[in-house]
Amino acid sequence: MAEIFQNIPAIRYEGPASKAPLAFKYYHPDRVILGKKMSEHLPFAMAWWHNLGAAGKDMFGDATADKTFGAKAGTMAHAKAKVDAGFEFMQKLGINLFCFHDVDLVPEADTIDETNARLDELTDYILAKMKGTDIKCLWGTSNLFSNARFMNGAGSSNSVDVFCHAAAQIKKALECTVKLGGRGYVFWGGREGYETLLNTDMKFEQENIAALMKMAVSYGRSIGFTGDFFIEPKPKEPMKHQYDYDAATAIGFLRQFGLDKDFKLNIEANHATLAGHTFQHDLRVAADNGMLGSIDANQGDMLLGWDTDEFPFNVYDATLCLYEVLKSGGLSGGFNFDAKTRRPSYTYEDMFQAFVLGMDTFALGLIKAAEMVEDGRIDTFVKDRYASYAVTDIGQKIRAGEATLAECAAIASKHGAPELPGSGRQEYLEAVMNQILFGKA
Ligand code: XUL
Ligand code: CO
Repeated sequence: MAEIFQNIPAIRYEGPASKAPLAFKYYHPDRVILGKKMSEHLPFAMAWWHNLGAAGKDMFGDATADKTFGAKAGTMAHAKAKVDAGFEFMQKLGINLFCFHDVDLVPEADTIDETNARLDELTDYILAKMKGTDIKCLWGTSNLFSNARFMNGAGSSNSVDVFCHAAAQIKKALECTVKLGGRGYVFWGGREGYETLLNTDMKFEQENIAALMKMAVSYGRSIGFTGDFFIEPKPKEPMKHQYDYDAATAIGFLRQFGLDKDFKLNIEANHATLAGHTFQHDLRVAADNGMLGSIDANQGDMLLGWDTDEFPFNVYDATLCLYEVLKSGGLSGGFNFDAKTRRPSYTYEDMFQAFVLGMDTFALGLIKAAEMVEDGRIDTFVKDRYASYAVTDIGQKIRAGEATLAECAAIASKHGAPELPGSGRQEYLEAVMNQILFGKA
């Protein structure tokens, strides 16, 4: 097999003093942090669509990058060249997971039967490539948002034929995921939302989305899929309002329809910020509900109101992300770089540089989050902040769900006006975090 990324060597750990652009400064896969190897804490994945597909096209301009990898665009030869490029890319970076949509793998044909035949051929090709490597699929999904037929959504479409077509794509994408040993299956509700309530029966649409998900669970389990299903919340874009607005909304939906045993959440940084939350907020909501499953690792631009899918370089956010992940006991999924290089970064070298940045950012985040946990000042402060519940009888009864309003009222009369509840000491805690991040400056 001819080498595709000819001038790019395998990327190695050289340490923080290195100035080589294509070397890891912090990601050291075998380094043990809190009893586990970095590579186990950080199961990184490559997103097929961005890395092997996105070539810089935007609403105002054409592609800037060449991602044909020597083949004619839109052919099965191109689909296979993408596999070759993807495997060489992952192996040079030491990444052993990937995520895909059905139509990232093969060009969509005129009929679903022909598309499925192409998927069979291509997944055979991937399986053969996997042999002798440790590369596996993190999760699969189906693209139910690009084709014009999905203009009104998939499960939420007003057209029953579109619903059935979506079901057919999910069925096949599940089969491909199982075939490739995927750990998870994602539902990002691309166009599951609305533009105006004047033409929308929201209750009807949400019930249909749930019905489609139930069908997916039942079919997936019947073909031996034992992994997690994920909802990836996002508030808007492309639709004005999307039903899976944020983690809290998606959890409410899953519980309402009895899907919470089979589903967890795939939290994407840029989606959380579009919802007006921090990345950490949506991670915490998911973790507190036992539903933090996987992460789409990217970052947005606070000055822009859309999903920019940038490679993460913000170490504060990455640290707070890993802090949540460590405290929740780790992910059943992984860290998928749902991220693309900026349009003017169009070279092969930029593709690698982007992953070096993202992997080093999360490695730094892991190192610093572990230091925060070991340091203990923040955790101790939070615990002490609620101590009045632990040290009083009424506090313990409230926590046990055994107190009554009358009992609380009697305490209020007896104690008189409460003292102020103690300083939140936000500035102190932020200084602790800075000291942990930059203490050795
Ligand atoms: C879109 C997005 C998707 C999902 C998979 O914003 O994040 O790429 O991750 O469909
Ligand atoms: Co995503």
